[in-house]
Amino acid sequence: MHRRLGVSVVLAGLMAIALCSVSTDVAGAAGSVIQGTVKATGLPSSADAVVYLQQVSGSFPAPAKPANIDQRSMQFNPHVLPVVVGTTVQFLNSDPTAHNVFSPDYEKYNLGTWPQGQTKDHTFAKCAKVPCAYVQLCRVHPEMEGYVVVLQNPFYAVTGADGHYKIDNVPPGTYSVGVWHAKLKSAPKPVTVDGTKPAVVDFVLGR
Ligand SMILES: [Cu+2]
Repeated sequence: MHRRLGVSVVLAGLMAIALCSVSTDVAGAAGSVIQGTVKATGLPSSADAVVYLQQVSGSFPAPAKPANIDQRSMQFNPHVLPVVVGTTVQFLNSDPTAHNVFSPDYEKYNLGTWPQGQTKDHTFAKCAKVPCAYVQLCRVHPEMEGYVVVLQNPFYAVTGADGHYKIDNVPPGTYSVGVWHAKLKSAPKPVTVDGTKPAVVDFVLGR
């Protein structure tokens, strides 16, 4: 009697594990890839364009850990950082010289000036209409420039030098795909994905 009960419990446990792994697999597969190429007309590189879904239903809490921008070799690295609204960005100074970070955009901020190895934070708490692009500048070095691009959801990608981008795991639906670039523009494009097949959306940016 006890022995049979024990076997049943073990069997039930194994079935539960099997069911769990099946549902995990299904959840993992329920998403389409949206990918393509962005051509930055007239520029030597098509890097640093942000391709993003303008609006996705649901709520997308900011990550618990801050995103990072490093001031290194007199540059903001990465040059362009997309984040979900609410994200805190931690700015690290890796150079032996003091750097500053400020932005004249939206609520405006100036984080002061700090030495090598130290960090300062700014939280991008709101964005009424995506994308909210904040230029990052340094008062000490006027040639330094970077961007934080605030978005509604985490379905975004930054293009490489060849202009290619890839957004993973997009839930089934119809979306408007936007593209942000520091100097060039293009109108958004519609896309419909079924959660399984990939979709291709290409952009040609102009003035
Ligand atoms: Cu600087």
